Amino acid sequence: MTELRHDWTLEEVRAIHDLPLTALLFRAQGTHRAHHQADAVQLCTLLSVKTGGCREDCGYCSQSAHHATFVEPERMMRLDEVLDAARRARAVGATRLCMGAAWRDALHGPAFDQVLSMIRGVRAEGLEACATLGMLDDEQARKLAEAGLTAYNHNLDTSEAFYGEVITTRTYRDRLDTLARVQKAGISLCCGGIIGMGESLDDRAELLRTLAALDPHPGSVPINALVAVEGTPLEDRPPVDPIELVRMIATARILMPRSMVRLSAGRGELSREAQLLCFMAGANSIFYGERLLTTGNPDVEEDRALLDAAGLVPLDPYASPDPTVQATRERGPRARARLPMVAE
Ligand code: SAM
Ligand code: DTB
Ligand code: SF4
Repeated sequence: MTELRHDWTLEEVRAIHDLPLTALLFRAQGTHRAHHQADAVQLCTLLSVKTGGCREDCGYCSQSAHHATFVEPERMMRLDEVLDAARRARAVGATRLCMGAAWRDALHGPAFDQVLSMIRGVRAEGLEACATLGMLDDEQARKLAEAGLTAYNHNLDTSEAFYGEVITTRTYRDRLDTLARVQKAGISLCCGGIIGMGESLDDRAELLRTLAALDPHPGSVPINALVAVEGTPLEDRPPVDPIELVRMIATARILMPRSMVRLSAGRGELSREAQLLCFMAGANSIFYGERLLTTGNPDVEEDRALLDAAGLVPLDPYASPDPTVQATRERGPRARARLPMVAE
């Protein structure tokens, strides 16, 4: 199953993570510039195509049936609704649509076929397609690849040691097995985690060490700050210190030089300056659009103004350094239209 090739010890990762902040930023920025277009930020839009009622008990999640939160289970979105959302995302400059389903493992039969149609449709609209559907078997991974899926998101979330404090209905090994299936199917892997759940700095370093032990490294690494949702077991966790988020991003950038590092959930709580520090630290991707899956995210106008103020530009589609992303461009449906990069 998943090849874990540890290039770093825990002590080495902690030594990077704990550097004086300016030294850490300097090193991360150097790594970033050696491997990426320094002024470009990837804009990915999230869409929850099947919300709520999930069988898993992930302690952070608003969509788990184990927790009483504001989320009510909804029916699966129709293809035309998804394609409308894709066109709206494209019109404001997003280049990737990430479709989420609150499933423990991807369903079989008509619901899965419906997701395959969504992937084909999103690709035909000229967007990269990402999906996050829970655990997969080999056959499902193969079908997703065939439909033209660019990337699959499946997070390790935290260290193996802390995992059981947050989730009891599946194991770390289950997660690693799906990651291996995604990579074997030739889909770019999007895999990261969450900080602010009560984990130690060693847990954070261990998560990054495990991500960096995946061979190849994930094409993208989302770093989420916990959104503490009322009704979840983690509702009372204090907000993440933005400097801790910067440290996490910088360390991810140094350990996985060619991966896209995504400044993910929790951005709504960050000042413009804190977000710019995250970009300095090597973040080069964001979730873009007013909604994450069930919670809020900064406005599109606010984000465009932030990028403009910083002289940053949207990354072109399929311009990530991950060769698997580029390979998926050749697979699956061709775009129907040229991709406009600015608001229409
Ligand atoms: N059910 C699928 C799964 O678990 O892989 C896909 C959806 S799940 C919501 C995707 C990821 O979103 C989780 O692995 C977690 O890292 C992140 N996430 C979910 N709720 C969050 C929250 N409240 N704060 C921060 N990140 C969160
Ligand atoms: C990821 O790492 N973060 C995204 C995406 N992958 C699927 C989800 C964030 C969810 C935040 C809480 C919510 O909106 O429900
Ligand atoms: Fe379900 Fe995913 Fe939420 Fe866990 S994170 S409860 S698997 S939707």
